[in-house]
Amino acid sequence: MKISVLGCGALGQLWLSTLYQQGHDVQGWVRIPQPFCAVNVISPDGTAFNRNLPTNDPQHLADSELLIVTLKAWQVSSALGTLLPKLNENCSVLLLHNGMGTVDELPAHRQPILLGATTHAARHEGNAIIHVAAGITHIGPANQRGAGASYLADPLHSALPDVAWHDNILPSLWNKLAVNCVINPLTAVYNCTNGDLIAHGEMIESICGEVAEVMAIEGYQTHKESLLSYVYQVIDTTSANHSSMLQDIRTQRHTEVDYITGYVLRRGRSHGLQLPMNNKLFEMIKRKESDYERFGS
Ligand code: KPL
Repeated sequence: MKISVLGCGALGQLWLSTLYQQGHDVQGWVRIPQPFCAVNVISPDGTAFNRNLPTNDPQHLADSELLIVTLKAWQVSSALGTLLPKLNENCSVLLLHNGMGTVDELPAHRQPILLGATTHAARHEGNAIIHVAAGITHIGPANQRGAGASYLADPLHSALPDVAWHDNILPSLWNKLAVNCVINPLTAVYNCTNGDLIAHGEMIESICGEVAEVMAIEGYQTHKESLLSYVYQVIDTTSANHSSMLQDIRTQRHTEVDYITGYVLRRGRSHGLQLPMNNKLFEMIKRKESDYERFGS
């Protein structure tokens, strides 16, 4: 299958390497065009994949059956705004990022759109991407045409297992959102690993309580306790991780807080809900961001 991968960071390289090894005709797509993208991935069993893969071939893009978007949430709408008109109208577009709300920002399009949330953990180490822990990628449709793209789950699962298809992907996305609402801002505020968060049980409870309130009013069947147990499970399995938001703050990059905590606050506000703990964390992260975005790095 012809597949393009937008964004060649850790997750992008993971998909490029595994899809290539399955025999798919893959290319990367990067903001600043270059002749190839160096894909260098060490898998959890220590096997190395190191190869230059093609990038930014407009014909390959036009013929792609699938575009996997591995950009940060805040980059998605502007990057896709220029690419969607260049895609075949049957090319499925799979958005894999933290947070929610990017679909609402997309320009008019005809393509099937899929959303996904992944628990694969990968990080940069020098020039290599270390695939720290295998996980599961939940995918499902974001528009009507996306509902017809369930056949993609099989090839994706063969490349980078596990992949689970959901006719309704929203509950999985909200569960991952709750995890990110807890782990990402708290690790950025306390400058600590995911595992260190067990010292902040009260705050974790308040965040989950508020997210559960929004989910319940939006019609999802959930309880604070089930969110808490999922969050603690992720804290445990990713205990040595430095969350993506902590890494963004440390390297003075724009964070995904507008699509994580910010999304929950916007949904909550539309129902008249006050979410004081999430609001406080949102303000704290925005203050950190604006300090370096205002003064430059
Ligand atoms: O998604 C993550 C992130 O860091 O963005 C978690 C699950 C919190 C793992 O670190």
